Amino acid sequence: MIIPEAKIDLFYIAKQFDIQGNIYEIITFGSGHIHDTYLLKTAGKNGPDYILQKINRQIFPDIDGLMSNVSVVTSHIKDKLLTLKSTESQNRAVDLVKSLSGEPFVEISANWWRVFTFIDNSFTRQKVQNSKQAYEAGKIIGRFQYLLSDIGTNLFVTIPGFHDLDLRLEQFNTVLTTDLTKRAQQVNDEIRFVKDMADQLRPFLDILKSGKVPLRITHNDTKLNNILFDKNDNAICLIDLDTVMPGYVFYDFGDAVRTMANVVDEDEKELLKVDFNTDVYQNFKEGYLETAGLFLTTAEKEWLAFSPLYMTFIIGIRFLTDYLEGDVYYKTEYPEHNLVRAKCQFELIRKMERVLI
Ligand code: GN1
Ligand code: MG
Repeated sequence: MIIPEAKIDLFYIAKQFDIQGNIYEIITFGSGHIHDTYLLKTAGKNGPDYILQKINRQIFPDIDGLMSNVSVVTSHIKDKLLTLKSTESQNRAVDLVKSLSGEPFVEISANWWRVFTFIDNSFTRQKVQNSKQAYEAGKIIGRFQYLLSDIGTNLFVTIPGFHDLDLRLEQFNTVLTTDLTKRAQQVNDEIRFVKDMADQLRPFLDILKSGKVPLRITHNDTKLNNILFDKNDNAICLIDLDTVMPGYVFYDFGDAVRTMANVVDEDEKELLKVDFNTDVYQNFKEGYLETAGLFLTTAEKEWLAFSPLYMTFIIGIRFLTDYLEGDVYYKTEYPEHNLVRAKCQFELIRKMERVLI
């Protein structure tokens, strides 16, 4: 549905969707690096809240493929939850709210908007605060992979080669060679680190490419703040479903460990503070194996410990590439932000190496 020359304000946009109750407030929400996200509050004691999002169309240019995935995934999860014995928390999941004309998104002045239900009394965390959260996070990620295990592999690939190290290295080398921003001279240490680490991770990449581990449906963006918790630290579900597509379990396990076991944020400037919390890792792994252990193959279990290094490396390279390219992909708050993020990831890898392999 295309609404030309509409008077663009957030209330107007929200009213294009099938929303219950009267909207009284719309506020910026969350800390995602890609879309613009708002919390939409409706009046009345039990008026539901919603999430309104402006989709980043540079990163997700195929809106039909993207939204078809999100629709298929959310309804599959909804149907499956009905058939499963689960606790009250895990019975809840985010759902897509259709537009008044029944579409999964609306286009308004060349921008794409969508709405999700907001789960009452749910919270995201920037840092792990206790061992239960780590354990619960592990459990919910394994459960998510299980819930989607019978969806088929026909999902649209929203970002081709998303976690393909060879592709990420190629993109990095291209940007480095072009060096349009003239930032390459500042990152000599990082360039050397990338070369060394790429060699070290080659055996792991060979396993991925050998067909020895199964391609499954994975979330692919399991950073801690993409998990919803209730007030008792039970994990409810995963959000941010744009990159749910065929992948390896390592992607989800690795990215979750990258964000949870780091004792500081992913953009910590003081590298001395970066450290790997082994307890968080163990608790997360225990939770994950409780739900995913039922379907993981021996090869998957054997190589699991390499995945946090692999994923932290991939994300680090992507931050560094974006820095060299002039900050065109991730939202940044200051000019060096992507470089700071990359350095922090590389430092975390140094800390992980001592414990994981
Ligand atoms: C992005 O959207 P958000 O903030 O959950 C990115 C992830 C990165 C992450 C780094 C589609 O996730 O791949 O790991 O930032 N998502 C996309 O914090 O590129
Ligand atoms: Mg997010």
